[in-house]
Amino acid sequence: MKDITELLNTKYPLIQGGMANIATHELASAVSNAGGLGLIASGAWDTDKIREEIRKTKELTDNTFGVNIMLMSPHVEALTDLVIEENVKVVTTGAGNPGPYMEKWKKAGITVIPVVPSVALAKRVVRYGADAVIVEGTEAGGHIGDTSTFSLVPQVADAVDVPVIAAGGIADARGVDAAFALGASGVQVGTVLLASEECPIHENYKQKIVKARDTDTIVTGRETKAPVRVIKNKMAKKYIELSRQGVSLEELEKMTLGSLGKAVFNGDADEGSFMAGQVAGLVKSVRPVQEILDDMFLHSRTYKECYA
Ligand code: TUI
Repeated sequence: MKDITELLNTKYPLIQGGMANIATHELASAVSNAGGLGLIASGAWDTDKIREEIRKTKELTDNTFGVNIMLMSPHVEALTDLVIEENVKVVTTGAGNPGPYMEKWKKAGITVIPVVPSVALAKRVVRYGADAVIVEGTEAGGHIGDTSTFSLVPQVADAVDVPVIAAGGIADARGVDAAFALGASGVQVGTVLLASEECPIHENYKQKIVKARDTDTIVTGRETKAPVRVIKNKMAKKYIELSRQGVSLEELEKMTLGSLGKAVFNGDADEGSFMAGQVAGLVKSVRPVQEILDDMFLHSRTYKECYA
């Protein structure tokens, strides 16, 4: 197993998911202070907002943190330069192919770790110089690919020679051990961190996670090019109905990001998009980030064996 704590400069081999509108300085600094790699998520925010988040995070932690760049963002070009200007050490990418930006980041000495939903994209980003890949299964929350973590992680681990970080369906030490068994060197988690004290989302969102059962998530927009896993509610049903009626992808995407805001900031049970992974059913309480991370790794046999 490759040691990614050296690559990330962290205590634990864990990356926080880059959750749009959610992964701000509060969560990023809490995760980095607890021994993982905290991330600020760009979502669709502009450079001024992300610069402010980066600076606030620097004030709250001396540990390494990163920025997740959502490649469907209208600000992606400017964000590419911003992370270099702000001396960000690690960049993760999602929702697209980071190929056009990788050379610039690599030249600036940034560690680049794209999220990939397939073997083909994993191979491509490694050719472009990715330092590791986050392999995200369809169990994950938010925008997802089609293949499950259990099937995809070992296939990517066989196909590339960089460390693999597993994502999708991981919320406790059993998930960490399973990820290691499948050939991963670390994990990325999102859903379990939604139910953390430091996560800056509406209390109703946290309660949705804590109360969710195994079958409570649904994927909207499978027929469009942007499938998104959310907790089932009125909004999810409306989205599915509209996409069946052939409403444009652009309209649907705008609606999704707007309704994510309604979930995150207002806790709007009917109109919000409560993005979450299938593992929400395993999350039973809201805990401090430190407790969540310690629990995941101090109970993981593989972590104890490899990092003792
Ligand atoms: O990006 C995510 N999760 C996200 S992004 C997001 S914001 C959003 N909201 C509505 C519609 C679209 C975005 C909410 N959740 N996870 C990482 C991830 N990346 N999952 C899947 C992918 C992915 C998909 C296709 C990465 C690359 C890709 O490449 C296609 C290509 O161009 O080859």
